[in-house]
Amino acid sequence: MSDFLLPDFTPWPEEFAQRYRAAGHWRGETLGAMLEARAQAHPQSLALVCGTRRWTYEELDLKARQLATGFSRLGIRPRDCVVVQLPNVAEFFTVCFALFRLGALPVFALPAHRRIEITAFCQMTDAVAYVIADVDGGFDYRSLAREVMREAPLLKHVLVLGQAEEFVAISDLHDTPQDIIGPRASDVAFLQLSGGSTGLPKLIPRTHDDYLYSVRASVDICGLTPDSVYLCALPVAHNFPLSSPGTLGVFHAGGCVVLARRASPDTAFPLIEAERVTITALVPPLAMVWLDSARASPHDLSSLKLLQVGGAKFGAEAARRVKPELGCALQQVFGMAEGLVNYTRTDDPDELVMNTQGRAISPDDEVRVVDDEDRDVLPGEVGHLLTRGPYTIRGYYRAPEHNARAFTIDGYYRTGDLVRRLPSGHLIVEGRAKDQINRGGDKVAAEEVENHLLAHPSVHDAALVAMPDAYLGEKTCAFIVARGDAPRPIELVRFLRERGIAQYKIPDRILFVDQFPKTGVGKVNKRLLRERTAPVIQATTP
Ligand code: OOB
Repeated sequence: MSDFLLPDFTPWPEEFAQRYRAAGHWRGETLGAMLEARAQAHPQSLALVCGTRRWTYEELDLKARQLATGFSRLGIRPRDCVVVQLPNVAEFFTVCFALFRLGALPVFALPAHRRIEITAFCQMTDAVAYVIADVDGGFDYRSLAREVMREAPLLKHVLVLGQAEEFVAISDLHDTPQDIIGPRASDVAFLQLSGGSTGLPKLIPRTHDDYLYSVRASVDICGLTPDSVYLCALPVAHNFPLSSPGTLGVFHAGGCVVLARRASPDTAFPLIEAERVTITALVPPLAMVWLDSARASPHDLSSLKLLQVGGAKFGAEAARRVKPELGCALQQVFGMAEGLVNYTRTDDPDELVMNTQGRAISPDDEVRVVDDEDRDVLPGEVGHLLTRGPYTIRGYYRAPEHNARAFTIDGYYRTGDLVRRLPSGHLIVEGRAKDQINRGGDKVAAEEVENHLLAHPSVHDAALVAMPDAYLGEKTCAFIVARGDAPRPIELVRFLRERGIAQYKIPDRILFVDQFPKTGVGKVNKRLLRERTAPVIQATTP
């Protein structure tokens, strides 16, 4: 067996793999080789702007190769997993490309994740290293690392950007580049996180071949060129700013990535002006803030040609404001870390750009819209979105039981999204069947939060549901049946925080009820619970 082959990885069946290769989708190129090729083709072009640092392609590639040697000296081997939790800084790319070269796998955590999540990622992947910044956004990641180390015995190294204290400083690891036998393009390159709908987070294995295809095709669809300047304002490790076409797309096209530490207008607008940014990507709540701030801003935003909005539904009303208020075109993006990405096209009529979430990247993306029994619905009717294709996974990592439910026998991924398909192939997202709350693009798995609430001694039962919110689209409301005297909501919030879950998963509202309404088969009736949030929202709307 190859050193690089990841066990527990569900590959595409051979006939599909052959088809995707024959169609030219999978080209046998790795992410590491992609960067190296760009560095050779235009070494002096500007690749990355991060604060006052400006790296050319040659510099970026060299630093990645130096770090690969350092990682290798440290004992990081092919197939080793490394949890990477960095803010939007240049080192995110040197770390990831160093790991890609070695055939070690970054596991992409978000800066918001805390002890529970990071420990789970380390344990699920047997991670040997954890990469963090020292302090960011007022939070000391080294203290988080100390807690995680206690619970993840296989974790050998904590690598720190900045003041390392007892850990290893990333800056000390750069070493003379050496020739390395890297992975093959068909190997898994990294693990992405799923938004999830179950108690435990799920990990998504993406290969060099499949990911680079989605990146390359996205570059074409979005018209990126060496002149493109992309502002990365969303968390850099998320699939949207990473690959749709995102930072990797910009590197593929030979353009320039500008990293923003925050996505707020006061950070982003000066960067757009100074770097002449041409394209950026936002989730709907941020897009609304930008729309509200643009006119009054003293900054020149005229270089911006395309605003991508995705991660959650962007309503037609807000969509119509983009051109007049920001002066650029809009592209709606409906994607998922599991694979399928839909874009409205730059030459689509306004009608489609405002009212749909786009159509699939590839002619080989197979999209089905089905009823509860997996039968195709009539054209134009709402149904469950199923998909398979050249960059959609066939299984989560180490999750055989979940895979049996999340995929059909013939390999379609059950997205959990409810959509309507137009004759043009464009999809309109109409809702969600999965038990997940989309909090302005941050995905909250109801069962995961319910399990944490159930761990409190005064909680007999818990149900988390979405409640509509003007800014975030949805917020979370936890309904609790208390055991004995009801605890105060603030006590439950403190309890969840102390357990160490990401802030965005803490319920926005906690309500106590005597019992839950039940469905005919005796399950908690979440539809009725959602309706019960209506008076709460009215009461809190000014
Ligand atoms: C992106 O990826 P994830 O993995 O964080 O979340 C995927 C889920 C989808 O299944 C859908 O429920 C929701 O997020 N979603 C949207 C949406 N874009 C994503 N729902 C409605 N409208 C949209 N435009 O969120 C993601 C990955 C790549 C590109 C863009 C977004």
